[in-house]
Amino acid sequence: MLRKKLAVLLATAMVAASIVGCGGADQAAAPADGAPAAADDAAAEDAAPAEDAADDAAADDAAEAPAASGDVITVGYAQVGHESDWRTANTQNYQDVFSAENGYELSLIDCDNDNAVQLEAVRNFITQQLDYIVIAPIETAGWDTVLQEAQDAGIPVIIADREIDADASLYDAWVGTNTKNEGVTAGNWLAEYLDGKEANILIIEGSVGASAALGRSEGFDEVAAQHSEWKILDHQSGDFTQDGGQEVMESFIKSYEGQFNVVVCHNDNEAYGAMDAMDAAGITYGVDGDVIIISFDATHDGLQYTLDGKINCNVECNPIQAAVVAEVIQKMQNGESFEATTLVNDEAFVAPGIESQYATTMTEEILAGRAY
Ligand code: GZL
Ligand code: ZN
Repeated sequence: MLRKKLAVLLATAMVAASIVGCGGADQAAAPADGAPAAADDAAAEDAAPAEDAADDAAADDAAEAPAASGDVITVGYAQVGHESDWRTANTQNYQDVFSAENGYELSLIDCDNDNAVQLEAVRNFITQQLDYIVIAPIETAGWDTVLQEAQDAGIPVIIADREIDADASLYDAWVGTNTKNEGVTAGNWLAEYLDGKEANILIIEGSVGASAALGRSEGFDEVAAQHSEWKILDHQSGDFTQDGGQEVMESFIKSYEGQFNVVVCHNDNEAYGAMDAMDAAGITYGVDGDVIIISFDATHDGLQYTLDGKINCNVECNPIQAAVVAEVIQKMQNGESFEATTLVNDEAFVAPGIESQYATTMTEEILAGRAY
């Protein structure tokens, strides 16, 4: 199967001013390229106050090429959970890339969508003195303290998949997708598809506090605000799960049956649940139905439903991110400059028979060529 090409859009080169080395704000600013202090920073080390020496040494350890010494690179991945097909694909991708034969020892902790468990997992990575910590944050809030602890321990942190509300100096790099753009794409497609017709919209949101849900809502709402002929009847979190999507859709049907013609689901698993609920209520959906379904993730089954015309529009969010994270880690290992921010590119797909400037019309070939 064709490996889906990672169209990696480098959003920004290193911004030296905002990147401080692993030793924290009071350490001499990191080399312009933002790489962790490398062995040739001996001069800076002499100048740095004594208490930073330990941090510099830790950073130098990280910068020395353990690969050269043949050491295994230990990586902790605090994974959101196992809530969706997207998450399953993302976990598998990390296990494929951060494998023993590739020179890694991966400690992947499934945090079961529980914020407290995720913070504890990161603290355990720090205690175990792993070489690198990768976090897919369940929620955007609450990260400053534990990130400072990782920084004080001289362990580089990469935030992946989702975003956090924390100062960029508290972590070393970010790899993920632009979920606000995904929401805008969904809104733009709907406007093109409706072409001025009215929309009464129900939204099944992702997990509360998750940047993926916040971003998709922000982007979609921005477009909805431009259309006075649209009305968002209600929105509720389905927690990115199929059960959640079904429960929310069942309650929406009780309140709004016969009043809505669009359902936006923040991921494919919620869409499967919403379809089950609409089937049970005899409500038709898709290109030949009464209700338009917009979904996010474009996982394999989600694109199968799109190909079958059951989902009208499916906006991709690419879970195949591990190779990009590994590239950042290798650069850190070798003391090379690395990108502070790397966006993993997305596209959108629509059902056969729909032509769109915002999305690709699904075909069997596209489905056969997908990496996940
Ligand atoms: C998006 C990712 C979201 C997916 C869901 O980047 O964080 O989490 O859209 C998953 O399927 O649960
Ligand atoms: Zn309009």
